Amino acid sequence: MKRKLLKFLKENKGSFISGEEIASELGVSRTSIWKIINQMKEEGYKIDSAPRKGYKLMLDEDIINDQELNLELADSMYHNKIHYFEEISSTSTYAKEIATKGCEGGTLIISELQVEGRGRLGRNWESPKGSGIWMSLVLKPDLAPTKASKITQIAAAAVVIAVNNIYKLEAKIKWPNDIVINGKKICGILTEMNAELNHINYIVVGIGVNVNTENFPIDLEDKATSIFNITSEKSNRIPLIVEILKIFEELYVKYLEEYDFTEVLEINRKYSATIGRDVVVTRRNDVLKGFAYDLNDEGELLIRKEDEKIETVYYGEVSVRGINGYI
Ligand code: BTX
Repeated sequence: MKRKLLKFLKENKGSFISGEEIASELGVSRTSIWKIINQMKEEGYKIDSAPRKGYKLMLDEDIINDQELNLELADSMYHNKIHYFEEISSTSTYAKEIATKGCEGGTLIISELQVEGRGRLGRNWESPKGSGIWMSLVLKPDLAPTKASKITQIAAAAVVIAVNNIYKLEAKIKWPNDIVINGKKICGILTEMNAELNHINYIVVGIGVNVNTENFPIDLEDKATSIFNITSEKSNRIPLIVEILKIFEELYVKYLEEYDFTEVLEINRKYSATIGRDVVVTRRNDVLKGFAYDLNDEGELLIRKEDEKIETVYYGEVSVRGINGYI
């Protein structure tokens, strides 16, 4: 009932609707509506109520309401497994802690602010309050540890499709773990794993998306951007979170249950910002220069070197840069 009421209020967001109208629309008494509205207010919804006018869902600032998120994800693997924080060190650090203690696969950790947001190799990830999506997912797939890198590609596919669907943008995937628009990063993905030789204990996939960020620190200005910087409009983060998570689940389940990775590969190829470019790959022990011409069926990057020899670049701690800059 709460879900239906929320949907109705949202359809009329910013205007009053009378208790009577809501009651007849939903087929329940006005007292029940009043009770649910009070409950929703306690949960953090900004609902204005006025005698004779009824109720109005405020055109509020964008907060991630975990109750709303949970309702939106009612039919998904994340339902009733959402941990919401106003502030946290890092959603991925917390996710690893609870994964070790035995939380279920599909558990989602999301925070308005991260004070120690992390990128790869201990790099910092700027996660200012209320302006982005800072979330981590705990997964417990029955997969060989060598397949874990596929999870990054599934997440990248989900983010790129969700952003492009919702905002009609042309986001691309900078292999293997960034989403970029106009050559600047709007999203980073960090996949971490805890495994035995043949068995994954858990994977934590951390996704950071700059949604409403207005300004970045000077050292990031030339390589980071946000959806707001591009569209000039602030947006509610919940629809994007939901879209990313739903697409992720669809692709993830398809891969786990049907071993079908084709759609993920297609998306990673079609939206690649790396394929078709001269790149420099910095690996642990060497630097490789060449032309990135495709991904193989495992999603690994294929590089043609100057001597025409082909090299396959695996995941792991590599950094791929364009010859002339970040992309
Ligand atoms: P990465 O190592 O590929 O990228 C990190 C680099 O990106 C930094 O060194 C910096 O140059 C740049 N950077 C830092 N903050 C931002 C930002 N907000 N936007 C664009 N560029 C930035 C990428 O690692 C993986 C990031 C994952 C972040 C998520 S957020 C939820 C989860 N929790 C957590 O601590 N990390 C993940």
